[in-house]
Amino acid sequence: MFKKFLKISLFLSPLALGCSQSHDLLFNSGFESGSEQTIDGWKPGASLNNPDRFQYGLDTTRRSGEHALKISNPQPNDSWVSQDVPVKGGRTYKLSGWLKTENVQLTQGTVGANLCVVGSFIRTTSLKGTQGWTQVVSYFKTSPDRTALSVACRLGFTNSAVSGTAWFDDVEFREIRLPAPPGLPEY
Ligand SMILES: [Ca+2]
Repeated sequence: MFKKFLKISLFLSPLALGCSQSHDLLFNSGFESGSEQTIDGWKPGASLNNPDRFQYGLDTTRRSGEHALKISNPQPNDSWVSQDVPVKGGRTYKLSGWLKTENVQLTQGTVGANLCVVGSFIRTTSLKGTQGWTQVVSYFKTSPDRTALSVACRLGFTNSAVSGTAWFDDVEFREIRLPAPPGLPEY
């Protein structure tokens, strides 16, 4: 157990990551480009997709630059703003970003605001309630035949119904060019 922890800790250390990760594979990952409801490079989606349930857009509450992405669920929902990204099979990837929440409440499930890979169970830790800007991160491995996937800023999850507001900024998606430690989730 300790050996495994040590291996993952070394793998994730800033020194090891510094020289061995790709550039950010996302376009407009700081949400600086677009108009209010048209966010360059990103597209919206929701389990219940109507304005009573799901609102999104660029907002001046931000961590960097001039804007961040804001997602609001006035009533419980699972909603997201996603971007398709080409990937290579059998590689290790890091998904990270900054989240802020206001009155995020769950009526079903356990997952609040998070970053995730759509259609999988790969996601970062989630934020609930009201919280200031917090960094979240997730590592995973692609399956051998994977050529693309969709990265999402999400308020809710499969089987998690969530109301409230979340902001997302400085999202990054990078390939990690180190052998994957054992135990990483695969998609
Ligand atoms: Ca920004």
